[in-house]
Amino acid sequence: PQPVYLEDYTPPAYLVDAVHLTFRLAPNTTRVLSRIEFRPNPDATSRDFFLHGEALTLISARINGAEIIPEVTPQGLSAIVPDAPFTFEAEVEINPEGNTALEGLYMSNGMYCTQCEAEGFRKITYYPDRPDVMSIFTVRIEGDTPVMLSNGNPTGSGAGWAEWHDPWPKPAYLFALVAGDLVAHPDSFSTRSGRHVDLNIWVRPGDEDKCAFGMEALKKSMAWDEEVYGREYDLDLFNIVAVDDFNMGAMENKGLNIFNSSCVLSTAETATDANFERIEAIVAHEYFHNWTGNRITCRDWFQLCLKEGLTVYRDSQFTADLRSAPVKRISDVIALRARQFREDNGPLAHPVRPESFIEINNFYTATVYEKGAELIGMLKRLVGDAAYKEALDLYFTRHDGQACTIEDWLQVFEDVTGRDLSQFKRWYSDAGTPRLHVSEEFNNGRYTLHFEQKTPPTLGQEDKQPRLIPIAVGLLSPNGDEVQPTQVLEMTEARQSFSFDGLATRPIPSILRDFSAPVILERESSNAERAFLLAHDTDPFNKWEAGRALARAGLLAMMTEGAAPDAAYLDAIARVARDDTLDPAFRALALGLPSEDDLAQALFDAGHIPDPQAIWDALETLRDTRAEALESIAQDLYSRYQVTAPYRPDPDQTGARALANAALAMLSRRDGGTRAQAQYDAADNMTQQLAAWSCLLQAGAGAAATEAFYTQWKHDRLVIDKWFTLQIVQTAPDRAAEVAETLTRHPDFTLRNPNRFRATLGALTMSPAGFHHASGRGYRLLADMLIRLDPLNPQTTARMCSAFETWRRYDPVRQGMIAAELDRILATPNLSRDTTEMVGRIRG
Ligand code: DPP
Ligand code: ZN
Repeated sequence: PQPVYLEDYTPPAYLVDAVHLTFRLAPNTTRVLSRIEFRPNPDATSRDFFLHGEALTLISARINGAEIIPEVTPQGLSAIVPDAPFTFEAEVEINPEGNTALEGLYMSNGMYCTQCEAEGFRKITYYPDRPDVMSIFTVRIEGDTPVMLSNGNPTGSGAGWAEWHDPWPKPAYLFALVAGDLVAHPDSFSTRSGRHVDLNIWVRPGDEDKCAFGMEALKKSMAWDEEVYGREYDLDLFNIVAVDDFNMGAMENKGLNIFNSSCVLSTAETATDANFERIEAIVAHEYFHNWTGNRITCRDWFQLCLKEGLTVYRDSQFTADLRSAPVKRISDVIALRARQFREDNGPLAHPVRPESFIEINNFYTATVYEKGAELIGMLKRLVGDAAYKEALDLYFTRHDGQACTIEDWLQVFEDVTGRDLSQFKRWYSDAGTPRLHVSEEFNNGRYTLHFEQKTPPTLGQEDKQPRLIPIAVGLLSPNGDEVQPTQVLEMTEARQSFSFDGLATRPIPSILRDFSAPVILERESSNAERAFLLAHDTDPFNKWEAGRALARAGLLAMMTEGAAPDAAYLDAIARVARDDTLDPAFRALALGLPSEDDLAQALFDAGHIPDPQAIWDALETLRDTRAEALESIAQDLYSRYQVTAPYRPDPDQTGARALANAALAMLSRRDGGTRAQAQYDAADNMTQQLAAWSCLLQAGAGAAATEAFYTQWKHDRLVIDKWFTLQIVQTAPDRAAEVAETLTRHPDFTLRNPNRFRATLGALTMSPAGFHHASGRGYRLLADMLIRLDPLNPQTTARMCSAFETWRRYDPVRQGMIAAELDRILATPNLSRDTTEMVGRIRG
């Protein structure tokens, strides 16, 4: 397969003024009739007429009513066309039932549904399937299902048919159709200018009681976008549909969002606090796309971060406003480091705006999404809140209805502020995470920070120029007072120093507050200083960061020097745990430990070859020691933070449960699981039930709960996903692959459902010591399953290949085993383009 390059972009040869689609639904033989009004694009450099089309059976085609015989290839259709506006018509046949890739029109539990982003529309009919071709869609659906939905507003329906019209021009990737036996959870919303909007969440019969929370989240999102960004909804109807078989989380189709059911359905009994928070964020994310993605879309797929980075940033602001801003920031940075830093540091590193791809589905990445969002946050910090707001207003007025680029985006900031952002733009073009080294000096009341930035080479990018890095810094005096409130230093050079005058004593610096830039901070520090910052820093992120650094330093000393668990850490964390002035959710986060993957990278960076088993052992030793040292604190927290009020997934209850369950995890290492069993038996919500079962498994006392859980929940797919996952992640490393393999033979395991595949194989890859176990069994199992899944669902297969992306940091024996598995995957006949690209890049 040939790569596509950003620099090869050319405007479309023909534009589309209107498109009419008629669907005659049948599971194996759906007919799609299209009538498309084309006109030559005055800005085009070519007059070649080409329409994308894949896996379509062409029945007939016409131009201006006259039958034509176009040239058809597996990629699409070409024809000779008039040098003036013309009507193209086609009839094609497709097979939704046979579509296991879940792209285009497919079936899920008897329901017809679509997924067109990025390039799925070409599996529905012949069309210029590129985001810079925007058009008005009118859709007629004929079939025998009770509910038939498409984008926009309904314009008519009768027995066996329904018609829809979307007045807003949109690219084909935002097209959607759903048809099936569905029931609605209805509601409504009045926009601030008085538009009445009907809202529905459509589900399969039986799931009606799982929609209330998602609906509340939708209404909050609509109000928030009006209040904070001045953006109103623009149709009379907004539909959400829950679908069980879905490759991603959700999709922002205009007026008809389609959700993976795991990202919208919830009840107290079936969803955890974390699930609720994620549902709220994803409902908001997809809703926010209506302006950042739909009204203003991307010129081409290289600009994906234009809509995704901005929309992730917007949904994180929303969560920060509704819940706790510090807790959201800390959680986002944990996720960024776990997924994006890892990606940026390995063979899959790519810029936030990539310059080439073979399969665009492989670029829906942590770098495009999460690092893309960090870039928006940096921009806002650099220009200030008022200028950010002005720039966004200008973006919406200037570009409404257009397909845009990162250049357009940066231009509005340049126009509003008069700043030259060309250096900032390197954040979009250069892959890799900058290392920011700091040293300091104190003389005669003047304190100086010396910074040096360096970004390691990545594939195709050897030398990197310095980036503009906003570094938020505050200074504390040794008695714990803040002597310099947060100030944002703008670093533009490779080496640069900043001074603070008039200080009575040498201060303790708090650097990169609120994680003001996605960089790796390198600074010599002592455990005493880390403990000081954990106790005194006024910046919640850096306060948490200090505790994390203290834990990491202790764990590294255990592994490289045979040290005992660090008393300074235990003492400092005990203080935090019992400090009732701190938010319980913050304390629960502070009680977290660095991940196995984080420690593997830290060891590798320090010149060691990480041993996954030794990392797991060190973490277990520290957890056991901590459980002993903090036993009475844990008892106190566990009893004081029980929630007695009826379950609500709000920030207060969520924080209390998180802290109590962190305490339970410690106590279960001491009491063999007695309290956990009691909590399991009494639990009336999934957060408490799952936390208790997890502690029981950890304590080796989970067998009864494992059976009971299955019996209780075997009718509920989403809960059974949790049943698959937890057994694997809570198994000792030497048995994890075996447990996962056994579960792949369970009657409820299926390759057809991406959630179940992720719940099983994804869970294995989330347990590094189990996945990387010296037997190689984890590698073999994953490769076997990827080879089986690829012919059915290339997108989910390719995504999960990233489990191997860190392989170069391990020892030669493990590297040899992984290389052999990667080669075995690559040698599979007819391997998909998606998986070929991913494994090829990882293998190098
Ligand atoms: N549906 C995916 C998202 O919202 C892709 N647009 O991020
Ligand atoms: Zn998105």
